[in-house]
Amino acid sequence: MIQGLYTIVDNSLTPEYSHLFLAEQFLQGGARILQLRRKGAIPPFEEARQIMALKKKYNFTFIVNDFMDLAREVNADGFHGGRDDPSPEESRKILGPGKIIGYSSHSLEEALEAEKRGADYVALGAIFPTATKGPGHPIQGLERLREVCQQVKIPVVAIGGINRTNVENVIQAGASAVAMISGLTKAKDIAGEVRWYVQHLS
Ligand code: 3NM
Repeated sequence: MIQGLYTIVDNSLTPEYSHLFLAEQFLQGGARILQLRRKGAIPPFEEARQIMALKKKYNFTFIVNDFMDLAREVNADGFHGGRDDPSPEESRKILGPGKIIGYSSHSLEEALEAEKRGADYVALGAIFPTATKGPGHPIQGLERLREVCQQVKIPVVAIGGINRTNVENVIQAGASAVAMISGLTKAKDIAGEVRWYVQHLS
């Protein structure tokens, strides 16, 4: 179930933390969805395996971004892809039945296409300007989000620049979940910050 807070384990803005550390902080705060994201470099198998091993202690859904082989090797719960990755139907074939397939979209057309091709959920971003993606990344805004949520039947995960101030508007626009990096990883008390969102979004 892709709903509520969707945490992204990505230390690109906070290299002082390991991915494993971030994952544990998120889980201590009550996160139920974790995506491992490492743009440009393949996350080491060991890192993904260690996060999977946290399932002995916590109940959560683990999704690997971009690296299909890694998702398969560690038997992650799902794969999150985009324009440059295999289509949702191909991803499902590779990963096997019962896995969650998510896709990044940056327009209504892309979101509808991902749905048509069998994605379980679609991410739409960036909703707001965000330093995490760098300049030049298209901004969708709340109206586009509302439009996508109205037209797409699968859950829509809103991403990009979401924080305590604007999260309510994102939910009001119809998003099933909010995906976040810097709003969580840059907090002083990461687990506490996650807890705030978990409580707020339940
Ligand atoms: N994808 P933050 S925006 C990873 O538009 C990512 O698809 C986006 O980080 C998209 O919560 C984004 O720090 C950045 O803004 C999310």
